[in-house]
Amino acid sequence: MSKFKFSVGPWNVAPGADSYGPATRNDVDFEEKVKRFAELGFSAVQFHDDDAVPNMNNLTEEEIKAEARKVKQILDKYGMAAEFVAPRLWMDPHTIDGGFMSTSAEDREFAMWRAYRSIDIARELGCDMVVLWLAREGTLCAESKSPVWATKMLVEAINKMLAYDPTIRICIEPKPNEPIDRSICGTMGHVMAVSAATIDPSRVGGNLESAHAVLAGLDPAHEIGFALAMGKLMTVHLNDQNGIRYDQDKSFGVENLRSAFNQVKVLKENGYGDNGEYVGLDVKAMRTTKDEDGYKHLENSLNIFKALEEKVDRFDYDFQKKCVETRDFEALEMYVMELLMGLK
Ligand code: GLO
Ligand code: MG
Repeated sequence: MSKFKFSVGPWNVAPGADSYGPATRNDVDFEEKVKRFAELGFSAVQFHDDDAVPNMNNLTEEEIKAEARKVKQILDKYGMAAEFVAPRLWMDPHTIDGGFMSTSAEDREFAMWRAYRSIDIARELGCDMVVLWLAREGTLCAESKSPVWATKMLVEAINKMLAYDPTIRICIEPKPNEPIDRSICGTMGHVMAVSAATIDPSRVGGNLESAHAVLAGLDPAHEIGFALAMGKLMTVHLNDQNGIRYDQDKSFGVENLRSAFNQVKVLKENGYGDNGEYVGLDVKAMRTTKDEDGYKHLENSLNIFKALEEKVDRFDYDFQKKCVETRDFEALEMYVMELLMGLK
């Protein structure tokens, strides 16, 4: 029995289109996804603002809240909570050259409007967290935007969100690319620095995505550990990534099993989840997956996580201590490999 609660976003069940090819599966209705998520054992749904309220740009503030309340009813029907809301600025024609860090004042104002509406939607859905995935906030042309100015604009935008709602928490999901070139807030270290520069660091933390850490050339378990040490790991996006390629969002553990084990281990050893945090997945089905298998990557990720949790439970800390004392790291490493290979 897992000690964790799991969450997932509706975009994780998708028709399979990517930058290099069109859709391969049919779209699935939102309520059907929520129903299946509940059946698979998830406890919460993650949202983009427009996952919850499509066409929100054309609605008034009150209409947006009313639409969000309808979504809350669907969640309630299946016993699901909402984990967070993330403004999906990178898909909007207003913010093609950045949201909070756009060089256009009008676009920055639009980005703030979406951020405030995301907070309103979060409140209606019964959650207190907004995730910022700062896509398209970097620059394709290095000289078009000052990284100093852009970083300051990000802090200013977060301060405005913190002031708008006195208890909302802002969670930055770092990624070293924007997503196809350099970014402003690439790692957990950047997130911590931005957090410290805001008016209320206690309400600004991070969402560590395994694939994003790999893309930064870092170990996701260490990124998780760093944020945990700072008391600022608000959520995680577990998945996997085969090296420095395009963003793959593969099922958790399928590429880097030992690293996946260490991610579960560091979460479990440090009481992650004790304050209500969810183990979030951000995984995509392979493009060749058939319609009827459109949830298998979620099932696989959950099963791999739970199997690794069981390995962590069996981890022999006495043996580990002995190996450390005798500096026999070869033995410790082999022990871990045998544990993962099912030989222990
Ligand atoms: C892409 C991101 C993306 C976010 C999601 C929520 O690289 O991982 O999927 O997690 O939009 O912010
Ligand atoms: Mg993610």
